[in-house]
Amino acid sequence: MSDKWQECMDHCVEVTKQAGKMIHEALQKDIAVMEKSSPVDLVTETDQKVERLIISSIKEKYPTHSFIGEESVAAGAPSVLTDDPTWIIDPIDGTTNFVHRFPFVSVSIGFTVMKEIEFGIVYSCMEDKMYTARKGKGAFCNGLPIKVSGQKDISQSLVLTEMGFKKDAEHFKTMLANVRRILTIPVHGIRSPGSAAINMCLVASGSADAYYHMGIHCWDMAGGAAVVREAGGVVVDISGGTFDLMSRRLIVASTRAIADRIAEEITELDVGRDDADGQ
Ligand code: LIP
Repeated sequence: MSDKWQECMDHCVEVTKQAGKMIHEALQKDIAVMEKSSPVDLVTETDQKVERLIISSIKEKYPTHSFIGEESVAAGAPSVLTDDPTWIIDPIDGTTNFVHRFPFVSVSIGFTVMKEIEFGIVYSCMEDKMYTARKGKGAFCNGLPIKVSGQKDISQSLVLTEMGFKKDAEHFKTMLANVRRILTIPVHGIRSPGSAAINMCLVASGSADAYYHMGIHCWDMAGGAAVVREAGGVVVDISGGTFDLMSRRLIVASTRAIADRIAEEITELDVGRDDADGQ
């Protein structure tokens, strides 16, 4: 059984390299930008082309597997996690960065079986960093082992989060109030690199100590969650409870102590679920 998933992971690395090549080529040309759910929710032809490339390549090899892909869901495909072997794909995580050529753009793929993440791959295209993690086998960046900082003291921490425009005034206020509460603990600083998957890999490699976010999606979280866990970090719900891949919220941290401290400060927002339509 385990060899079978290793074979899937090897294929995933290969297809992620091809996706990375496609993104590099697209970065050399003009990028036409389209809007999805709002003027700040962007998509490009490259997001769609890369997702088609990844899904067709995997489907050819594993025709019975299931898929949840950001652009397929945007086009109306269901977003429900089942017990089936499932590939959860973000073809470009950090589309706004891609459009602006801000250097944190990634391909993120997580693979689940019985709803558990078996492996995750995150390729940070412009940094040329391939993060890989298989359950129980450790986390790597370009083949070298990585681990979290081990920091336990929130006041010595660098914290990541993302701040997007929110149409709902209450959401906007709460999001900014949360940032203020974390900053005034105080922490060493807050950063917003703009790609959830890369944020998680930054925690996994010890460059940041925590990342929290409400309102992201399973395709933003699946690949990076595997990398953080295998690097020795914790992945929990924004409340500090058990992480739920479809919940659209998480805290990742170098230690449980830091995750708990962030959970303590955060006022929760109702951000819905990725599988809300399928329930
Ligand atoms: C993006 C995230 C980013 C977050 C955005 C969005 P996309 O993913 O990775 O960090 O702030 O809300 O979800 O849309 O570029 O794949």
